Amino acid sequence: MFWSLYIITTLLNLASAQSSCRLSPSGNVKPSVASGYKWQVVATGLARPRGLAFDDRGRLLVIESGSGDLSAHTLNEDGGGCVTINSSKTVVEGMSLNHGIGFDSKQGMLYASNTNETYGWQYDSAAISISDQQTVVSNMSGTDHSTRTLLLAQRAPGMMVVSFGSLSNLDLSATNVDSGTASVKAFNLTNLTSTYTYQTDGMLLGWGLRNEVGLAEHPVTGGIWGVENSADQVVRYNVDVHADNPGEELNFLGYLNGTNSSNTGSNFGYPWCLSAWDPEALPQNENIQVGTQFAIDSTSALGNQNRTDAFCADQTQSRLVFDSHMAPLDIKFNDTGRQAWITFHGSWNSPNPVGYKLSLVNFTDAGEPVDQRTSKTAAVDIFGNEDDSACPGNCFRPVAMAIDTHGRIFLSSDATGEIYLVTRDSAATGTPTSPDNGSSTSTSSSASTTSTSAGTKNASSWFFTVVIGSLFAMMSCIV
Ligand SMILES: *[C@@H]1O[C@H](CO)[C@@H](O)[C@H](O)[C@H]1NC(C)=O
Ligand SMILES: *[C@@H]1O[C@H](CO)[C@@H](O)[C@H](O)[C@H]1NC(C)=O
Ligand SMILES: *[C@@H]1O[C@H](CO)[C@@H](O)[C@H](O)[C@H]1NC(C)=O
Ligand SMILES: *[C@@H]1O[C@H](CO)[C@@H](O)[C@H](O)[C@H]1NC(C)=O
Ligand SMILES: *[C@@H]1O[C@H](CO)[C@@H](O)[C@H](O)[C@H]1NC(C)=O
Ligand SMILES: *[C@@H]1O[C@H](CO)[C@@H](O)[C@H](O)[C@H]1NC(C)=O
Ligand SMILES: *[C@@H]1O[C@H](CO)[C@@H](O)[C@H](O)[C@H]1NC(C)=O
Ligand SMILES: *[C@@H]1O[C@H](CO)[C@@H](O)[C@H](O)[C@H]1NC(C)=O
Ligand SMILES: *[C@@H]1O[C@H](CO)[C@@H](O)[C@H](O)[C@H]1NC(C)=O
Ligand SMILES: *[C@@H]1O[C@H](CO)[C@@H](O)[C@H](O)[C@H]1NC(C)=O
Ligand SMILES: *[C@@H]1O[C@H](CO)[C@@H](O)[C@H](O)[C@H]1NC(C)=O
Ligand SMILES: *[C@@H]1O[C@H](CO)[C@@H](O)[C@H](O)[C@H]1NC(C)=O
Ligand SMILES: [Ca+2]
Repeated sequence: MFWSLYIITTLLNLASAQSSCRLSPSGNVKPSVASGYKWQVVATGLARPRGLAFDDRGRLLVIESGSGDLSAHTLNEDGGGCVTINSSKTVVEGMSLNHGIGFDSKQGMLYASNTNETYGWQYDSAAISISDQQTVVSNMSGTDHSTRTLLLAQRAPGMMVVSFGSLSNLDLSATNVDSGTASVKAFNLTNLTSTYTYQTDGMLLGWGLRNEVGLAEHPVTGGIWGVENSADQVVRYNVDVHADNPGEELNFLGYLNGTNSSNTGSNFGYPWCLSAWDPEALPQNENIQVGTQFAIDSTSALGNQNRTDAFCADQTQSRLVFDSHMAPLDIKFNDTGRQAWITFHGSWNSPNPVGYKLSLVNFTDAGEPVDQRTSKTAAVDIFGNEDDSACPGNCFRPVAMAIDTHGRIFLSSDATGEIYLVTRDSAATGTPTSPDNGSSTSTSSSASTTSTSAGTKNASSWFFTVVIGSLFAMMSCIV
């Protein structure tokens, strides 16, 4: 009995795999990580940190949405791999910045956004200061979905992609492409002379995109991908289907370099059409699979109109779907383009807390997700909270990432004011180390590598998969 308790305690430590660095998570936050990875806290006490980027000297640039400022943090790394902030400086003040950020090292230009506009500055990385502010894109004010994510393309230099979300849960203005809402556009910054107006300028990548908060460019193909926060409180044929529908989406928006894609500039369904996550829970589901776009009931918000499933089948489909209400906020590819990291901020419109984690989606060499549209297991959880039932109160809530040249992921959590660092455990040899070793360890089991599936909705499932999965792996090593 004592022996098995001892093992369970040990395994909980393994599941948490925290490096023995100085900072601990805030409050009662208890992170959990998949085998083969480890984590540490790099910073605490920031004002709701959101967008992250590196400057050309490896400083971490952070949008602190709580203050509306942009701060630069010089990092220090000790011999044991513990990364800490040595010094911090506020770079942009008083601009109500809330999410979007990008740094162009070739031009020495820093970009960031608030709800209404995106801005650019010349950035002096020696002085850590800015000058020559210009407004790049304007006229995006709106309520509800306030982030205006910006992406600086590497494969099409000079292009900035900007996401302008819908103005409410179901927003009728999104049915008019000229409104600019619920769309993603690209703007050419080369020799910019005047401010772009979102509605009338730029290249339309897609519309009918409810709130495409995460944007990424595939490093090999140059394809632009977005992750979408889909609708809440959805009703179909008078049945409330919000518990497990619709799915959050991964959408392909085409290319910026002139290669044609039928997706580019097309309508992706919202607000008339949303993607199925759990077809069984939908009435009249004969032709609906996971990922199929289906029509929702009319509401006063939609001017008492609706569309049919046949209409929805003609709108551009998403490429993958994820568990409803997980709220994906960022997507970033690794250097090879064969892995996409996705942050899920976590649900509010779900009966059980879901999300609150960092997941991984495999891509092929051709730059496509490995899984089909109908997959419910495309996203594998890497870093989350030990007990989702404690969320959102005692959980970190991942927002944005910055990936360094070693493939290490810096991750912001607005709710807890923290920056985490998630790294591959290069020391993972498949051999469990001694239980009292404070450094991160990993078990050999492939079972624990898959930790939890994207479909997991229950904190106890997380516990069973990670901890008990590790227990079996551990037992088989010990016995
Ligand atoms: C930390 O910053 C101080 C100046 O603020 C500098 O003198 C020192 O060298 C830095 N330490 C490291 C390890 O980077
Ligand atoms: C948003 O930007 C436009 C164009 O620059 C400006 O006219 C408008 O006053 C701004 N709205 C808000 C709410 O700041
Ligand atoms: C951006 O504008 C510059 C200057 O007009 C032009 O040379 C370049 O081809 C444009 N880039 C794209 C991707 O359209
Ligand atoms: C941008 O402006 C610079 C300086 O005027 C000029 O040398 C360059 O040719 C311009 N580039 C394009 C693509 O127009
Ligand atoms: C700016 O946005 C408003 C809606 O907020 C819209 O009515 C107006 O037409 C837009 N301006 C331009 C120049 O498109
Ligand atoms: C765009 O980039 C892709 C990937 O590098 C390349 O295969 C394609 O030929 C390019 N298209 C154009 C029109 O240059
Ligand atoms: C893309 O399509 C447009 C319109 O059909 C055509 O003019 C253009 O040549 C095509 N570009 C490429 C690179 O195929
Ligand atoms: C769409 O509206 C029609 C006519 O009002 C109604 O019969 C149908 O049930 C609605 N369909 C959906 C999916 O809400
Ligand atoms: C992703 O690929 C790796 C091998 O490269 C594999 O171990 C892992 O199970 C794959 N994950 C998914 C979700 O297919
Ligand atoms: C990127 O993903 C591929 C495929 O899983 C992997 O082989 C490679 O090591 C990853 N790169 C980094 C820097 O982690
Ligand atoms: C823990 O294990 C690591 C890797 O095997 C080793 O370098 C370190 O010295 C060990 N620490 C303790 C306290 O045993
Ligand atoms: C979640 O786990 C609890 C036990 O901790 C159980 O009562 C509940 O039914 C489970 N919910 C689901 C959806 O599996
Ligand atoms: Ca869609």
